[in-house]
Amino acid sequence: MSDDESISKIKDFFKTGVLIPDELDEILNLKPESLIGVDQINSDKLLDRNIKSIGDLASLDPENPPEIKELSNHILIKWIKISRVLEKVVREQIRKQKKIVLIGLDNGGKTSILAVIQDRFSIIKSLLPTKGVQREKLDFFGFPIISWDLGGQVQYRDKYYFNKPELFFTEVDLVLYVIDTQDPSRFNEAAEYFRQVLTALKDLDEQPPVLAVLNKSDQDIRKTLQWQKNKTDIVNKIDLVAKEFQGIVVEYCDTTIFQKESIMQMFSIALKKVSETSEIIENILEDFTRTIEAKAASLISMDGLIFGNYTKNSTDEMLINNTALLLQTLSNFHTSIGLIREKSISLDFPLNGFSISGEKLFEYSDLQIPVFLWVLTSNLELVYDKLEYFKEQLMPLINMFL
Ligand SMILES: Nc1nc2c(ncn2[C@@H]2O[C@H](COP(=O)(O)OP(=O)(O)OP(=O)(O)O)[C@@H](O)[C@H]2O)c(=O)[nH]1
Ligand SMILES: [Mg+2]
Repeated sequence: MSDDESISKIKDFFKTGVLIPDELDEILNLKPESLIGVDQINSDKLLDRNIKSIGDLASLDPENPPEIKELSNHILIKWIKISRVLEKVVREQIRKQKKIVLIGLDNGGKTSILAVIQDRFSIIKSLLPTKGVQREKLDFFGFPIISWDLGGQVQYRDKYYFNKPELFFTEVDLVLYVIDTQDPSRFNEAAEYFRQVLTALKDLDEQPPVLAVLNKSDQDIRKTLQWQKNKTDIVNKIDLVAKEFQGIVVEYCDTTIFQKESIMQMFSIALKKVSETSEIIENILEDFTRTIEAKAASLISMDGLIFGNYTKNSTDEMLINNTALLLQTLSNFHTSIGLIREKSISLDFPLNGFSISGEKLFEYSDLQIPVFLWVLTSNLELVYDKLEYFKEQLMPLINMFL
């Protein structure tokens, strides 16, 4: 059930004219009087008892409702029950979404990263520090994802997140811990804050995967010795903190908002962590690679999202992914000057005895972004023989994402 369907299902409980918020959980903040049958007078009586919202109503026990003067019990029980139904719909729907918490010191680049994947690059220049929490709903490869961008300024960190950790750190599917790699003067602070985040998670018995996002890894800066030292330093510090917490595994990823691909790659890793389906995709790619006697296979979208890949070693992985991404960039350039996009793209390495070849498999999202299946192989013939067969296996899975 989509949000829209959920909303249409529950809107009959509300008076006409009540503006139902898009964010499902905000429905629980609506006043009781927005419900059909609750008039202003009764609403005021509830207010006197500190029952200000539908969420408050839902938290009452229908078996044992409070006594409210001039309000009959059975009416109150009915309202409690309706509120509980609403709460259930809202909660269930929210659980189907993935919750990604984007956290890190102020100025790390959290809000900018979100802006990049939402293609709002132009707003970056005018970004202000995030006040408190900003929730954004993203459609990440068909997944509804709620990202919680927790503003990193000290006043929010202490007052908000660690005072009421359960609000922010419960049922988190993934933590993206964003670090400014260009500011070594704050590495100790970044590591200390990371410890606070892991402690809050541990206290709540939460063990989400953690991706440390090494941001501001700008292309020109990356080559400098200073930056490379920075990277080693911060990775060491973060690893040391992670070691204090059993079961926490941290992965790292370099990003810069000036290269959208780097952000997309980071989200590709994130996708693998939050979705069970991508594991199956990788299994199919493995089967495919073996069957066609290839060295590697990767499924990559034209905007740089790696859906899954299979390789026997990391050199092949680098080779296929980097070559594919560059060939795709070339293909995007070709279409930008008006050429029709080719359905297959291939680069031969005759002296090395292999080819890297991509076949368009399908398109995703409303923007119809093509997705190519890339293989690194010495025997292209076998690819074409088996392509249809594997496409048939992959498509139902892919459709689960879309
Ligand atoms: N050079 C460089 N600057 C970046 C990068 N990402 C973000 N910035 C800049 O860093 C500054 C802070 O970025 P924000 O996205 O506002 O940081 P934030 O983590 O959301 O900060 P708070 O909301 O205060 O927690 C802005 O001036 C960005 O333009 C990057 O990859 N490279
Ligand atoms: Mg921000």
